[in-house]
Amino acid sequence: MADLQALGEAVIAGDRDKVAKLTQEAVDESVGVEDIINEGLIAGMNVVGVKFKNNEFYVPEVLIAARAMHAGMDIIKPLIVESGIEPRGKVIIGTVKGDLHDIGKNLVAMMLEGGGYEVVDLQVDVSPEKYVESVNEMGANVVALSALLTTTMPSMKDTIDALSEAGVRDKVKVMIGGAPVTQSYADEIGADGYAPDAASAVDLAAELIG
Ligand code: B1M
Repeated sequence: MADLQALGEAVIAGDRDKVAKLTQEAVDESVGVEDIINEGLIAGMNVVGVKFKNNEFYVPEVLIAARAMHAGMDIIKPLIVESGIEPRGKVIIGTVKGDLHDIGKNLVAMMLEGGGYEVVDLQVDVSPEKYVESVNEMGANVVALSALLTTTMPSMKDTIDALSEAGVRDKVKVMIGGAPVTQSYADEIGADGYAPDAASAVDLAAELIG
């Protein structure tokens, strides 16, 4: 009998092999894909998010849990396509132009995926033009910008300006984050929201998408 609670616990424990095994068992027993995701994988990742927020978990534990969750998602992904489950929204994420730091951005991307969002990761050193092009090509509910350097923070404003100039600013919400970024900076440059950490970024995406 598939044990989705144990699956969630395996995600929290970061036990990749157990996550893969329990996910496969659930699939073999014809448990619904949505249940496997919501009651197993995402339920576990939600606990990880809370623990991260409360400083009970630190970056390595979150990365290990996210990797374990991916082991389950890899098994589920083909079935999601078949079953046509709608993601909660699409997020285009990247680290802004001139900035190569990606550890925090990757965490945010993984947590968003764990939260049920479709995530398009443009990686690092992403120019304002590339964000605009991606929004035009793929559409998105949220554009998520990460910056770790005070010298690259202005690229967040440049990106928002580029979205406005391209006439797509009102089609997407823009959220920003990264160690030097603050709520007041978000207000100053006209971003829709700021999140201090990866778990809060998932809450913010839900809030922005509504
Ligand atoms: Co760099 N670096 N670095 N670095 N580096 C910092 C950021 C720095 C603070 C170190 C220091 O001097 N004390 C400093 C910036 C100073 C400043 O501007 N104020 C700095 C510098 C100066 C540089 C270089 C210029 C160094 C040089 O070459 N002279 C250079 C720049 C390269 C470039 O980007 N063009 C550089 C290079 C590098 C490495 C390549 C060696 C490496 C990056 C490797 C990689 O990312 N793949 C690196 C690292 C590792 C760091 C530190 C040590 C760690 C950053 C990190 O990954 N933290 C960092 C010092 C520090 O922070 N202690 C430093 C862990 C990560 C989980 O946290 O990224 O903050 P963080 O993400 C958090 C939140 O901020 C938030 O959620 C995450 C999880 O909670 N968050 C978001 C992040 N993005 C978000 C987006 C959101 C929402 C939340 O919504 C969209």
